[in-house]
Amino acid sequence: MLKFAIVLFVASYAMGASCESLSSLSIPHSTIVAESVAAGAFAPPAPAGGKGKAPKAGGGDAFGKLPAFCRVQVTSKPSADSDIKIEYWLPVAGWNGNFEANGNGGYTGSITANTLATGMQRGYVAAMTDTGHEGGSASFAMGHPEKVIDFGYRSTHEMATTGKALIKAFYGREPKHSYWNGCSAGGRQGLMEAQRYPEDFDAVVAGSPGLNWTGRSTQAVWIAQATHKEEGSAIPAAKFAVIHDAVLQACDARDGVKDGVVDEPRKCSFDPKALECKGADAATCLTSAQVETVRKIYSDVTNPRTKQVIFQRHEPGSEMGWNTMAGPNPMGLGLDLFRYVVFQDPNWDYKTMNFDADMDRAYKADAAMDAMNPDLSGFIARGGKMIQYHGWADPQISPGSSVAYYQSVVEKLGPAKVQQNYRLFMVPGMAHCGGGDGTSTFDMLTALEQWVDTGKAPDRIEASRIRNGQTDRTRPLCPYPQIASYKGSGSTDDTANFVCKAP
Ligand SMILES: [Ca+2]
Repeated sequence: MLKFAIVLFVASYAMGASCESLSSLSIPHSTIVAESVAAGAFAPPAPAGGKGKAPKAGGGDAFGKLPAFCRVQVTSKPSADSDIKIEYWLPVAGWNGNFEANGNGGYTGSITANTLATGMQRGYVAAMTDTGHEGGSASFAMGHPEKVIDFGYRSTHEMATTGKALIKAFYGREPKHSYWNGCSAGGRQGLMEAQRYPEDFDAVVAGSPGLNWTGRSTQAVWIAQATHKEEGSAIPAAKFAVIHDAVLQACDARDGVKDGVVDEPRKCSFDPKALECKGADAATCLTSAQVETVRKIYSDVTNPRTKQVIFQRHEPGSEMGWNTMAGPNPMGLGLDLFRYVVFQDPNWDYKTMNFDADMDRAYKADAAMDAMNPDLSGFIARGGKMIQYHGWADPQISPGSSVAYYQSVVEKLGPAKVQQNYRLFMVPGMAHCGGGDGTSTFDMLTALEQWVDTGKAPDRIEASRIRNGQTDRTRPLCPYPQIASYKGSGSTDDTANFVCKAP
């Protein structure tokens, strides 16, 4: 009799549970609400703040084309102070057998339906978390150390383990592969997972990662102090283009192709002194105070006493995005860390920051957010695959931080081992997670899927530049330290005329 009951149970399990029944699934410290959504019936939530009308279901937007799916909303409370929201979209038909967890941006505590829709339309069970708080500032961290941990790494771990349990219950089997896909904060989350919970994801796309969260925040203070040091230190926004043009004049052609992009900015030794006004200040030159500010922006953030590098510089070529940190106001995202996490004082004055004495305190307070552990041996030992990418013209998170981390992993584990499981693709001319003058349109998730499915690591990844809806340039992206090298004949806008090779 007992044997018979077990057989029955297994048979129904293999077919999978109904969507609604997932609500009663027992997952530690979690409550689950699951509902079936018919094809095209999903209505995204109204914009925050009560402004505007809630969009209608299927009102001619992307959601109207969605297949039927099981929408699962989870609230997870792994600590007494935790309140982590996680959402999963499980397609009823056409599942590709895989799980895709998506990353966040900045401190953004929100789940975006567009992201979930994009993942599910590719066939994935798509997931996203609000990281344990709502809203885009770090004010949640004041007096809430457990929420800092939720933001740092616990929410993504919960998303992984709960997601696998939901998939097993709904489809009757484990996902074939679990993917992480994120840029910026999402890149940091992906690296954190690979470092801290190597079993969670088989494959990771870590774009433009804020892996050195303390460092990137410190740079915002560093540049704000330089920009607002004295009245004449600030650079008028119109002069960013003047500096950018001068950089291109000095360094564009040295990579072999004069195309408006500095491919190897670290070999560009542009000195802004060349732009110093000969006489009175003018639109086309820099005052001596402005020259000093620019030099500071092109300098690594360093501890003044030990000379230790805290964070890598803005690279030549990134000037058009300098308004983010060197604009009229300091970058709030950078200051937030010190206001709310490190000093726990919303009125903290960035001008008082000491880049020696304050750093130990910052590293301690930020330990749950920095994803700089070079030991990826657990992830590599289980055959994990990771693609990291970063734009050389990123004005928000310096690209050198990705190079420094990659090199630290190579030093720890050796280049051969690393190349088989973890590759870094630098994108010349790309700004933060996209944009800029380079070929910043590419599909890292497809490249990673191919790597996972075939076992063959990507030796080049095709990228395009799209302007006014037209592709006007294609290029390969190359595994670091290789660069895309022009063969010497044919169009420099055609990827076929480039090879990846050592610089
Ligand atoms: Ca060039």
